[in-house]
This record gives sequence, structure tokens and C-alpha cells, in this order.
Amino acid sequence: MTNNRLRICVLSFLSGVVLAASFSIAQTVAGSGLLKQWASNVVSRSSEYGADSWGAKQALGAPNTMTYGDNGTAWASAQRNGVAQSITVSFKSPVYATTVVVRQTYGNGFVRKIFTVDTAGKLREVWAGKDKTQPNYTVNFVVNIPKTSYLVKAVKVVIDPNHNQDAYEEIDAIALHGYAQ
Ligand SMILES: [Ca+2]
Repeated sequence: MTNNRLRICVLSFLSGVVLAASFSIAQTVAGSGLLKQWASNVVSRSSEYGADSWGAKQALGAPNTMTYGDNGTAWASAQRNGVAQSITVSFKSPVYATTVVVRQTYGNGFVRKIFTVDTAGKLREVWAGKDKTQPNYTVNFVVNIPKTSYLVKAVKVVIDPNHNQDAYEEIDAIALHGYAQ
């Protein structure tokens, strides 16, 4: 086997691993009991740019938008700018939550509020503040919260579409980390 062929084999092996990893929806960190899940269902959204590309469903599953910019593999609201927008997504396994991750891929820096939704459907605001996520890169905006005393089945993310007047504010994926007990 030549060096080049070897390199191609290694690369295709690595891309296979990445591909396999990107499709897993949930993962437990060995030994800790910490469950990390990507969103599995859209509960509601204020609006969406399309039913398929840029639709709310694009915020589900593991990240698949790997370049910063206006990509149909991420959720965008119907209007480039305007009133506050939101998306609520649910997760397969309710957890006592510790972290919410909002993967921003365009117009970054737009998250304004995060709510948890418990198993009875009750909303609680768990974060509000300044999202200092910078543009030009795909970024996992990580919000750590005190471990909730209740099981969380969904999260609502409120965004400001006016954060970047020249861009849509786009979310590729949303994760929930927490413990089953
Ligand atoms: Ca905008």
C-alpha cells in the first residue's frame, strides 16, 4: 500500500467515525451518569423560513451544519429581522438538567432566554442575559444551570432576530445534558 492510499484509508475511516458519531442522538458519559441528548422533536416554533430547508426540524439531531453562514440545514425564522422568535424542542429521556447547548451557525450572539419545560408542561426561565457568541464560526453556546429539582423534557429558546440586521439568526442543533436521577 502506498502512503497516499494509506492516507485515504485512514481518512475514510475517520470520516466514518465522525459520520457515525453525528447520527447518535444520545450519549451517556461513562461512569458519571450524565446523559447528553440532541433534540428529537419540535414542540413549537414561532415561525420558520421553510417547511424543509431552514425549517424548525433542522434544529433536531446532532449537528450537521459545519460551516458558518446561511445554510438550509439549520432553523431560521421566517423574517430576517423583526419581533422575538422562539423554538421549543423535546428530548427522548427527561432529565434533571444541568446544561443546555444551542449550536449557532449564522448571525451568532442572538440567544436571549432559555426556558425548561417539565414533564407536566410547566415552563421555567433558567437563563436570560447577554449571549456573547461571536460570528464567523459555528459555535456551541453552552449554558450551565444549577441541576434542576424537576425532570426536564423540553427546552424553549428565545432569540432576537435583530441581533444581526444583515443575517438570519440560525440554530443547527440543541442539546440537553442532565441526569436520569
Ligand atoms: Ca437578523
